Amino acid sequence: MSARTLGALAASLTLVVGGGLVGAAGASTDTSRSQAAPVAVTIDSSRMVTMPATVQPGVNEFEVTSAKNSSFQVVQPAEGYTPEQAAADVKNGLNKGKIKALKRFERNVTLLGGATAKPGSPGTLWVDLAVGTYWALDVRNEDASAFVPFTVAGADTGASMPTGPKLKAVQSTKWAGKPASIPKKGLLTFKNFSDSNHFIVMAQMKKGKTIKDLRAWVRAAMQGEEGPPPMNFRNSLDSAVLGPGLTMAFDYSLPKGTYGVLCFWPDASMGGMPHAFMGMIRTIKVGGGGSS
Ligand SMILES: [Cu+2]
Repeated sequence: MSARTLGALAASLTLVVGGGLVGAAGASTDTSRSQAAPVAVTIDSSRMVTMPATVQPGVNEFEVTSAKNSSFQVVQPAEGYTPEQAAADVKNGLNKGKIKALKRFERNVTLLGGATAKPGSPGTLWVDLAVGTYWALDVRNEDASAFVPFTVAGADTGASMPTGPKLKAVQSTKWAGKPASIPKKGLLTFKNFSDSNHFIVMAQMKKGKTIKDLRAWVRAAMQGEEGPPPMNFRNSLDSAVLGPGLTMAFDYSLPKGTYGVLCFWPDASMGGMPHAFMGMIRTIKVGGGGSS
């Protein structure tokens, strides 16, 4: 299967997920975790981000409200890398599967996570920011003008990352096996202990479907024989992309059930193969159990 086909598949899967977003939970009632005022982000109907031009360094809570179903992403560009170059590399690298462009993009950006939001249901992101220059965008708008710059400067917020259940990416393209379950809603921490960029796609397994069905579906997709997924993407969540060594947290709310957990980020060293095809698949129970 060519890189191009794989890239197209990853893109189409991402679109499926995007169409079925449950969206993040509303603002939490837990006030103990907030020490600085949240950074207010609004995304308008043309998918342009408006937010403060300057944000304090340290742990920040971003509250994202949006006129459409949006996928907010925070990016730190390397010095000299422009929004025009980034937009071109996203188009050629992520959408068209051109490996040179994908590699250039990954070399020049640090991806710090984000949050999904939909009308009436804001998204919440917790992220630890160092002093520097960043971009914020709705990734569903790939125009260079959508990469809105902001600066991180001033006094540290003094806030700490909220604690809760954690999903961990480990080695290069693996999910940690624990926890076996997470609550139905709350805050989910995503820790990337691996050496690659990753994002979480979590979707409810259809009735009676197991990890075996999920693996079989992915294997078939690799052969170009993608059948109906064993997951229901109406009950799903989608984290933004998080770079190696980084941590983010976001609010979520999902119906009780067993969920497939996958990452579709393309692997540049494997010709753009989505990480799910390299084994970045597991299931997790949502609700009805502890969060060990
Ligand atoms: Cu991945």
